[in-house]
Amino acid sequence: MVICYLGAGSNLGRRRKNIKLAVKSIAALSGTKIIKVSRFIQSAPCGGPAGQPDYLNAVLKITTNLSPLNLLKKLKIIEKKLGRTPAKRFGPRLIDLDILLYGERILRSKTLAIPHPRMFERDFVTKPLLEVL
Ligand code: PH2
Ligand code: MG
Ligand code: MG
Repeated sequence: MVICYLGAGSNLGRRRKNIKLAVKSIAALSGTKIIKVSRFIQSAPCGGPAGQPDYLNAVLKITTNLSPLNLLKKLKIIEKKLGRTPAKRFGPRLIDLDILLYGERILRSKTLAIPHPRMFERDFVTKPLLEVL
């Protein structure tokens, strides 16, 4: 069992509902529990194409028995199930689920980098993260 922190973001559709449904789906993953969910905060899009809507973001503290890569796979499936379609990097999205921290693991591969490479530059990550540490 590993303590893990996930970032959730949405800037399309019913943003609050999208994040809540994602939390429910994560809670239903095998060997995975939600420990805490931060408040939902709104922020301007950071990077990406101009003119996209504001984001709602939250951070989740979970415990899991899934390996980092299996957890990533499951998160991608949840994103798809909630209606996310492949689009531009940093473009608008219904739901984005990122692994921020996975225990004390450091991973740098093409498919997955932990800690999340940009997490410490982003107030919409660090602020809610401090609430759930
Ligand atoms: N996610 C991004 C790019 N920019 N900006 C905000 N405010 N919130 C996000 O979640 C976000 C972003 C890429 O994942
Ligand atoms: Mg992201
Ligand atoms: Mg992502």
